[in-house]
Amino acid sequence: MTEPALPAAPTVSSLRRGMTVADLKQSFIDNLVCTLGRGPKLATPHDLYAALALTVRDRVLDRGVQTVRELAGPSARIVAYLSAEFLPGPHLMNNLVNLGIVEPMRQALAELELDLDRLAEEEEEPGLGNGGLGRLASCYMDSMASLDVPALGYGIRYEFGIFDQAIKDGWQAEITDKWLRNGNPWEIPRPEVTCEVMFGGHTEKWYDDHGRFRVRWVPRDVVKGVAYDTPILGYRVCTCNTLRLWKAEAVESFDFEAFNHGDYYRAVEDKMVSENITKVLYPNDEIAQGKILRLQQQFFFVSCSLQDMVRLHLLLGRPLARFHDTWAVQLNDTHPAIAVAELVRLLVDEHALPWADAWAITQQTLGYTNHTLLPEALEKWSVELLGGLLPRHLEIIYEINRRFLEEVRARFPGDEARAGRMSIIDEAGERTVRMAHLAAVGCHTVNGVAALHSRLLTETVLRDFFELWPDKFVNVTNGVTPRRFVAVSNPPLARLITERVGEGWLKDLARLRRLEPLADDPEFRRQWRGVKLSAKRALATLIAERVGVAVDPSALFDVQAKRLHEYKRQHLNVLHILSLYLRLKRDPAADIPPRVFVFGAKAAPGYFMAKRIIRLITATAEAVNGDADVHGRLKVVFFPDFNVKNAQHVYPAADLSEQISTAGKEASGTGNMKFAMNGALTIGTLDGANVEIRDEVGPENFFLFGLTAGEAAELRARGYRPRDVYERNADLREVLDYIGSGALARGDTQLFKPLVDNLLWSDPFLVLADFEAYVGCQAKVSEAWRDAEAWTRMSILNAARMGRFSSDRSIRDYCARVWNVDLARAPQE
Ligand code: F58
Repeated sequence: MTEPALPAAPTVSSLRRGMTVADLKQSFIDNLVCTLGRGPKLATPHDLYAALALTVRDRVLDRGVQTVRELAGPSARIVAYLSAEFLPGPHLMNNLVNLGIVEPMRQALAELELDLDRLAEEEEEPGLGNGGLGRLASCYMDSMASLDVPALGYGIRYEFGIFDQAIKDGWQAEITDKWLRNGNPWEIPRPEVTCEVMFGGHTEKWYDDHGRFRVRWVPRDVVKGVAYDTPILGYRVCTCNTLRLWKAEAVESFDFEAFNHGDYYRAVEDKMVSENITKVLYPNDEIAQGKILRLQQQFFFVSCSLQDMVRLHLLLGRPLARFHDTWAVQLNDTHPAIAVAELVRLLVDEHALPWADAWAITQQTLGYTNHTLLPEALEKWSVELLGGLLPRHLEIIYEINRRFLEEVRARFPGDEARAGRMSIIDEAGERTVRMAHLAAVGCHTVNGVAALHSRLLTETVLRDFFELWPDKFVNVTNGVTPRRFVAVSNPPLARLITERVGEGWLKDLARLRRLEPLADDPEFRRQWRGVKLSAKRALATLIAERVGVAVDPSALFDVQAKRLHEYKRQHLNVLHILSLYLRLKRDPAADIPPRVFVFGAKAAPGYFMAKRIIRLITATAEAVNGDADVHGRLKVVFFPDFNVKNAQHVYPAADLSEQISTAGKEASGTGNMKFAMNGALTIGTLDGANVEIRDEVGPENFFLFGLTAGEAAELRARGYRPRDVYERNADLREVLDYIGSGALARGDTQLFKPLVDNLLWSDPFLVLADFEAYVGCQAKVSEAWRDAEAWTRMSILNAARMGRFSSDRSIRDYCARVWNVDLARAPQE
């Protein structure tokens, strides 16, 4: 026997693997010259960044190939995380941290007279998501790799991600996100990994050779999905999973007829229509978009991903009847919920499995995570639209529903109202498919994302389902990765922590508890304050550069950074700022500790009220920042374009984290965790994961205010009259009258009228109801801030008690409660 030419487990050259300064330096030069074809003289900063990225990527891919090899080994269950959105953030620094070569790389570059941080700034982040849901998917990818859980992330390679935000004349302006403009060194295109996805047309019945009844889908269009893979390396492990994103292309063969008939333009037009599917991300946060293109996007990536899994499964030589043994598929909200029908279709129509088997496999494969209770965010597709685009899936959904309602009626005989409420098809008005019901029926497990949210889910939106299948419902509280949100975002803090608790806390965040006794050590508190101050100085510099406002780093940095939505109540924050401002105008000697209010928030482009709230913030900033009576004691900053890259500068610099949503509306929140990990104290309501954060850090270290979810519901049931609150509270009256007067709008009384009217006459998110409690709580914040030692103590204790909110804990919970994945291989410290 001769040696095979290509070994099964090849060893790559040390120039691509090596971690010494010399290896890194040589590898960087090789990549610059041989991969990019650039000499040092002509190299642009972007060329240098690209060479650096490729140098890091070499080390990452070496591990990626190893991980794929291991998948073929004795069967471990593989997690497939299906998400229409991912927000990975810049890859470079994260990979350097995970590889453990930040310093050697810094030195290698320094020897070439290059600066690591400056080159890292060149990286454009993939903004393939709107906010919390997309970022959560990326935190989970990071944690799965770090825990050695084999996983694939499946999603859409949008050509244009979430828009870049600029502020023009105080208004949000949206700029197209051309993130691929300079290429993307982190992705490997796989032109050979393709799937065909069908749309439209009709179905036909037929009988196969065994005389079995079958259905064939004859599509009107076929689109090709092409895989683009991004390696996702875990922290200090060899596991490197894959984020596989699908790009839509035209199938070559499809337009041949038009082409041959000389209809060149029609052929090209069809190509463009196909490619449209993955052109652009819908920039809506918490609102379901009933557009056909959106459904095309959802089905496109779901079909590609499931076909890919089937193909890999067969490649591994495993029988389709055991599909669920290999794959744990998690649906990130209902955006991929069409997977329920598509998996059944693939198994029954394409692979000739009996319905009962296909259904059992589907139910054992899929899990569903719900991220919202807001009615406007619950997806419903018109039956007509869905049936036109996916005729076979509509038939399958009807059949699933028929069998399901049989079960409901057997359990609750005579309760037709219940059957109507639970039906996957909503028959009231235009008939629609309720995607949350489809997911709840087709999945083995349904989970909410924080304890309160999971409870409310079983009491409201999915109550009937909970009564039918109580065991299906579990909670998995969200978490965030401390690698990106502490180690990458805040290196000085990470160093200070490591000095005191030793290495290992980034893998086992519970070890942060070891910081607790240090809260009583004045020297440690001094160091802690020093780290915070340096982050605030850095943010102040960015604010000066980008917003042109000078802020004092020694002031209290009060930050609200998240998508703009009425339920998140950025306007409540503004009302408080204006109440302080008007107090200073009345009494310029008032003793108010200096504060810098920082906002970061993108508004959905079509969300009228959200855009007005941005305008209100910028108008407030104009009034406050320039007013001599204020003496610089208050500053208001709208920091534009809040994305992962900017967030990394914002979280470390916050003293106070605003988590002030109407109780019962924020499913979990994850920014709340990122701020607290960086030593911010929280002012917040009993909503989402705030409840659990407060339990962990202790009520004495958390500024709580406002109605509870139960009280909010009672108030609404009693008949809430915001106007009465206005009449009763002089402070509130003054603020609202001030906004209404046009004082913030050069006398224009119309600009903020819709906002003020909405608050006075409707106020669906109980802003006025919570105003007094909020202002009172903020006064306590100001008092607490005066005692720097006590504040620092609380800050340390907050960070020290955040262990539970590592996404590693969330992933362990998913493995145990949802995926039935054994973590034996993972470090259990
Ligand atoms: C968010 N949802 C929740 N949706 O609002 C937040 O409380 C939670 O912490 C987070 O999920 C993670 O569980 C969210 O971000 C979206 O952005 C959707 C995008 C697609 C359209 C509908 C909203």
